[in-house]
Amino acid sequence: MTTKILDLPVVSYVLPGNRSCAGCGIGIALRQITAALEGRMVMTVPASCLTVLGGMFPIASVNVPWVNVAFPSTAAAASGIAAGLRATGRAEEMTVLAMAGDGGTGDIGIQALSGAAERNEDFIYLCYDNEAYMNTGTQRSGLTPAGARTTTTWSGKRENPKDLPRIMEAHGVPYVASTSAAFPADVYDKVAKARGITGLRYIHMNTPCPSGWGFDPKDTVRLGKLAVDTGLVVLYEVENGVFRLTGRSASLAKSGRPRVPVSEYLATQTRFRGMKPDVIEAVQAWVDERWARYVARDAGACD
Ligand SMILES: Cc1ncc(C[n+]2csc(CCOP(=O)(O)OP(=O)(O)O)c2C)c(N)n1
Ligand code: SF4
Ligand SMILES: [Mg+2]
Repeated sequence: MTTKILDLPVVSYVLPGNRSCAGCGIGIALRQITAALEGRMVMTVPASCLTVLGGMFPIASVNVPWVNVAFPSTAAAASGIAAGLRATGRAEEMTVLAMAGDGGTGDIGIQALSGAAERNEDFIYLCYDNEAYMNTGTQRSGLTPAGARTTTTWSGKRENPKDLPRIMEAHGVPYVASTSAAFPADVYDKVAKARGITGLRYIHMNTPCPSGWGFDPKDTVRLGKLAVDTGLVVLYEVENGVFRLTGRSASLAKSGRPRVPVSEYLATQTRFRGMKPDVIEAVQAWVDERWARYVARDAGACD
């Protein structure tokens, strides 16, 4: 299914006015995520910018059932809610959506998530990856990219980020996808597809963050698209072990067009200011190597 942007439903479960920063990628995507599930859902959410966006009763900005849970337990709480719905015969009525940031997923919540994936629990887990612990003022996470300055990596992070979708794939779950908040239709299609699958479905969503990355809020979508054009962020899905590139990444691979150099993307954000040429080169080499593997997988040339 490929939905065109103009055909996206206009219904919104995210009400006007919330406490996220201007230009926050989470808000853009959450409209599509909730619309794809037609609001028939229960969310589990740990401490994060998403909790702030959701807000507090009675002035919550999101019009769907939502449970705030302790930081490491997003997937455990979702497992429990899914079991409760099954036990009461209501599992068909709604989808359980666990949604957390990169820190809450790749570092602090990975134990509960890995356990739930191994048991193939019946819920969607969506990690919105804004590439640091943003809600507490931008500390590095295991998914922060190399070179990025955070309050705990003053001279730039040294390590490349964990490949979380690959880690989830290794659990053998039925659906893993990588998307970006800059592509609302891609987000919508992947969540809609995941909705129709039983078992643990993992969606990883690159989510530009103007405040933590250091760019103008008007550029959220532009930068999210640029990241895909460099190959730093790749749109794909793995359905029952079968990999395919999707959307803009698929057309980029097919066209044979050169990707945008990573240096162009890095230059758009203050978090990468002062990055040394050899570090930029290393990141470019890392991206090139990964891109070659994605293209080969898409062609069925490797696992
Ligand atoms: C057990 C626990 N440790 C630390 C915190 C403090 N804390 C709240 S939000 C947050 C950052 C979460 O980062 P991430 O999951 O990436 O989401 P983001 O804030 O970037 O949206 C931290 C460290 C907490 N609430 N609970
Ligand atoms: S810090 Fe970033 S992710 Fe958090 S609300 Fe602001 S723009 Fe969104
Ligand atoms: Mg984060």
